[in-house]
Amino acid sequence: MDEAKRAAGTAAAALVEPGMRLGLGTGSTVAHLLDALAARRVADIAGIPTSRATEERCRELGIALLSPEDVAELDLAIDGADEFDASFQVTKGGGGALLREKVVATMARRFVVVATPDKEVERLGRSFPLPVEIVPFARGPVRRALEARGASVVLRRDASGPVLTDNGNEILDATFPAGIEDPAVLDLVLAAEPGVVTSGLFIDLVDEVILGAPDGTTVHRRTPETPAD
Ligand code: A5P
Repeated sequence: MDEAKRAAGTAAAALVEPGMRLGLGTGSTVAHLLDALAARRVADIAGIPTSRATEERCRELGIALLSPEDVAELDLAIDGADEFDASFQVTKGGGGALLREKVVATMARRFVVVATPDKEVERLGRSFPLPVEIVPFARGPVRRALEARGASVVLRRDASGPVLTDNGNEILDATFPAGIEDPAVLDLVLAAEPGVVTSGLFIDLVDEVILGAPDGTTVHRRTPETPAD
């Protein structure tokens, strides 16, 4: 699996051109992207990291950093995903970085997901829970709202208690036994729920998906609207 992730991350690094302003995702697939990017030494690039972990890794690798204050738009954002469907709707946030990831993806003219083929699903939210970042005070009402929509919900915890995101919020992981029937509708419903910061649903944001295989090959899939290179 790691070889497949490396293949996807390395192929995505090849999309980066001199002078680009980048969105730099989070996770084990993006870790390979960062390594490959640093190895390429592309001139005058800088990126907004989507987590403290990515920020730290970029500092180690010498990749220049930006903040969302610095630029109005990004040329290219690259990030992993937990699941994606045939319409390129994706879920993210397995690593807890969903909010910053969504802010950065929304700033990008081109958003590329790096993944492996096992992450393609018919319906989102069934085999991998949908993360929902919440303000702790709203934990009960949001949990009940998700349960009313058929989800089984757990508060993400580690040994020291509820996991806090880089933004100081909590995460509810919501599994939908029948899958999410209409991801775009659920995204809107959750966005209107007081106390929800954001959900891991990334609706109509993805332009391309690069899939890596264990033999090092990749498949590059684009939405019908995305021009080929
Ligand atoms: C981080 O919060 C996530 O959105 C990751 O991008 C996602 O979980 C994919 O991670 P891996 O590349 O480690 O599978």
